Amino acid sequence: MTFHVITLFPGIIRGALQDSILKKAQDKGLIQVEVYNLRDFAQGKHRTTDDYPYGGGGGMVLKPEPLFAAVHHIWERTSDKPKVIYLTPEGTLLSQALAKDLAQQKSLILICGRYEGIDERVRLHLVDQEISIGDYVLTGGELAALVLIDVTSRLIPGVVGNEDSVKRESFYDNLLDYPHYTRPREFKGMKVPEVLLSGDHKKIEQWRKQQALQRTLERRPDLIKDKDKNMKEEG
Ligand code: 9D3
Repeated sequence: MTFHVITLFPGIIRGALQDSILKKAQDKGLIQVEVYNLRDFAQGKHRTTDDYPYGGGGGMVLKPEPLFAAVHHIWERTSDKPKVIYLTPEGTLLSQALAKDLAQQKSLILICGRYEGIDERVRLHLVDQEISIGDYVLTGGELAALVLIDVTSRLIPGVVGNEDSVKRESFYDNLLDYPHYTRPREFKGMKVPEVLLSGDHKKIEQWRKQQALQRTLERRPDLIKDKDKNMKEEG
């Protein structure tokens, strides 16, 4: 899968993809991330990408022309006419279900905003989907694009080495994780629960499911209330 990222800060995107799982996924050819500097698509001596908002009110707005030029540049060089996603606080909240939809695409174009936002005409004519990563205010869309790339990539077979942990997520669908223990058996007087040392895999499975349910009820009862909805979303 290919992610085409349009941004004024290519270094933020590139830097975050140089280590760990997403680096390996790129080396293996499972995902590709192409970064485009919006400034390279701007016109004039100063290559201006932003301008004052009509009607006043302060702040700056990303001009439409460079964004149109960047998206068309990508479309001209791809066979599948990738969908355009704009990362914005006004978008649909990103969820695991939405990530599963996105992972079906061959490629995506991600527009990262800065300042107050982008010219509305880009949204009306170019953008297929607007996505937010949560109800808090970031300095720009770059970290949101990275989150989207991360959650989508790990759903692509082979990206996450431990396939078991991806499978476990659907078995324990929409529950929080159970507690994990490793050696030593006793640490600062705290013992590993006996059941995990028992070798009784059926009992261990029961204990884990019970712990996961209890944690979810205590910390995220909304996940259980929304279970029907979540199951429908996930198909
Ligand atoms: C009152 C106007 N602000 C909206 C809350 C303007 C504004 C502030 C910060 C507009 C954009 C941003 C930068 N944020 C993003 O580009 C962004 C974002 C976010 O801030 N939170 C959650 N998801 C996202 S996706 C892109």
